[in-house]
Amino acid sequence: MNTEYGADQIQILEGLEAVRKRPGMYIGSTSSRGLHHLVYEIVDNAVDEALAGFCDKIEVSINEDNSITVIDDGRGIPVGINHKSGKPAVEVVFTILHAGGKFGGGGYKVSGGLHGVGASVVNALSEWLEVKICREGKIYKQRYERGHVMYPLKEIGTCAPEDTGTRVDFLPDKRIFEETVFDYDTLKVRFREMAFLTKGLKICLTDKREEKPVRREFHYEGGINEFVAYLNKGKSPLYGEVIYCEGEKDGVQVEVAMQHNDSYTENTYGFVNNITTPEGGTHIMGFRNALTKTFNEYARKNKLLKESDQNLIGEDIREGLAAIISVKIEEPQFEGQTKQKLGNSEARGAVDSIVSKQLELFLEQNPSVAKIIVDKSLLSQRAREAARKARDLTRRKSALDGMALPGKLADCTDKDPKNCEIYLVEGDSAGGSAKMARSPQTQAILPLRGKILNVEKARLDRIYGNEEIRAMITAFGTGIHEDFDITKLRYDKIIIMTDADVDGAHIDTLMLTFLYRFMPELIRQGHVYLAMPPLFKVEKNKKVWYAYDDDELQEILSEIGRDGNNKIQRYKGLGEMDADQLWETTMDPERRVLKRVTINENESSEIDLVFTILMGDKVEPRREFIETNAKYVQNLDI
Ligand code: 1YM
Repeated sequence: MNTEYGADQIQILEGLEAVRKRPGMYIGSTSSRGLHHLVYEIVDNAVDEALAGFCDKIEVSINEDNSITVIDDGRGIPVGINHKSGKPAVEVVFTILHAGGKFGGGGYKVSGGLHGVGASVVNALSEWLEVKICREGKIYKQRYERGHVMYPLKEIGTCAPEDTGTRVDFLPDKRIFEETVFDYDTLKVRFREMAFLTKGLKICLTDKREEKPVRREFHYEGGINEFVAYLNKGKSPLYGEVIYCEGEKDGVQVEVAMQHNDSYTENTYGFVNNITTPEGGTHIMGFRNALTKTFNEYARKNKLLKESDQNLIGEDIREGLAAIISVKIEEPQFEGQTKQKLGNSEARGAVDSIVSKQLELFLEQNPSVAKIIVDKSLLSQRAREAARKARDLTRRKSALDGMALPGKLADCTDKDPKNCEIYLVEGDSAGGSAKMARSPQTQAILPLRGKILNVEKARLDRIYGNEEIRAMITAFGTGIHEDFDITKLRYDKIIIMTDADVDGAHIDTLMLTFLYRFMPELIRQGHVYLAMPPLFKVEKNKKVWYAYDDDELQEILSEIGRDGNNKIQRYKGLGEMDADQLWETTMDPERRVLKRVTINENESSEIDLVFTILMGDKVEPRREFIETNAKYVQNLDI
């Protein structure tokens, strides 16, 4: 040991202190999202090892104490002395900021989380972290606490020389993270995605917090072909095979898989170095361009499009398409508001050229599949034409009548959208009680008849023709699709109010599907809510309590005593409440419980609508237990 080592050490500590001071800069946030990001960073290093061809299995466990274990069967992180720092390479990996794949020679780091900052960041943000390495017949270990080295790398035993690999255990620091409990489903979705994107790699996830540990294995020899088949699960594919293209150009590795199903929505997901790009980017543009060009050329050449026919537009061809576009690129440039949009121009050219060539070949060799896709696109073209006419009609109408609001809407009198809310109410009778119950100055009521149209299962012309949907569109004032303008929104809160039963939940899903597909900004900007009507009314000695679920009912009963004077009523629907009760329990801004709907963009292939519960001002303390975030996972694609 000499003074230089000490000097080195200080510099290192400063580096990791910076991470602890501004964790958000390195992992995005210290919320649940950031917490899960730690796991991805460690797993990404193992996935890199798999991509380099040395690792085929990764084991991840959530342990009882909420610590995480990640084990791979790769070469093991190098333990030899790195000459620049005089320290074992592994120590550099865990204690120096930005030390990554380049270090140690060979290859480049292609995987990587949102920020690709690596193991040292995880180390800095962990109460403790231990790394064990099996390499060349020896087992090595080092421990860190909040980024500080606890002892020099030590040899702790021997192993068979062919047993190589790396194990990392860590516990996220409670001083840093607002949320320290891992969510099994979040990790599950991400690892399934990673396994799809890295064909052949087996990723196992075990939750040891349960009495009986829960375990899932993800292993897809078919890679993104299986990913597309998974996206089409529960739908009817229009042809048997998944179309697959792959290649490399200008330093961009490209893999594309696609298959049409009989629905009308497009499900395209882009990935750059295994990270989703919800905002798209050059790789998606290249794909779309190739698709439109190749299909039009093929259709013209084979007389599926007549000379007098208009060209198919991209949307026509992509109707009902499930596709994965995965590119690997050395230095990805991310743009856009959330830095989730690929900017590299070479990716556009690479995807375009590889897909154009291989797709053309595929169509030539599979004329029956080609015909199915072109026919479907032609139907879409016709429906689009019809939809345009229907839409023009609604546009013209509203221009004539000057905002012709739907007849069923009981609007509020306040014209400042900031103060206003609209209740979308299931059924005319419940709509009637809601109209009586509301505060007419700020609350508007739009009753909707029965189940609304499932927009996943209908073409645009039918959707525009649907009365309930038209009523919603005109009431909101924003327009939809390319006409959408959030500044025209007439209400600050759009509140879906349905019965607290299975049918109600189904209607919620249909409404949210509509909003998500046609006006996602409303959800993104937090304007969409679910009302929560109570399930039970308890009466005793002329006093009344409401319970919003079974647990709460039990709580109330144990509080007031279980005896013959209790009268318990189970509400089967909103219609059973009179106007006063509806106001008191579900609509009064001071007392009601609302859930706000948000989109979890990170799990884009498994759309997640997350509900946060908002409370009125005067909340009885016993209701607090529902304040924990309820998570409502609704896969809109199945
Ligand atoms: C559970 C986490 O980190 N595995 C892992 C990491 C590395 C290697 C193998 C590796 C890489 C290289 C050579 C190379 C890393 N090594 C480094 C560095 N699992 C996990 N498995 N030999 C082994 O890139 O050339 C960084 S990550 F920099 F030390 F080489």
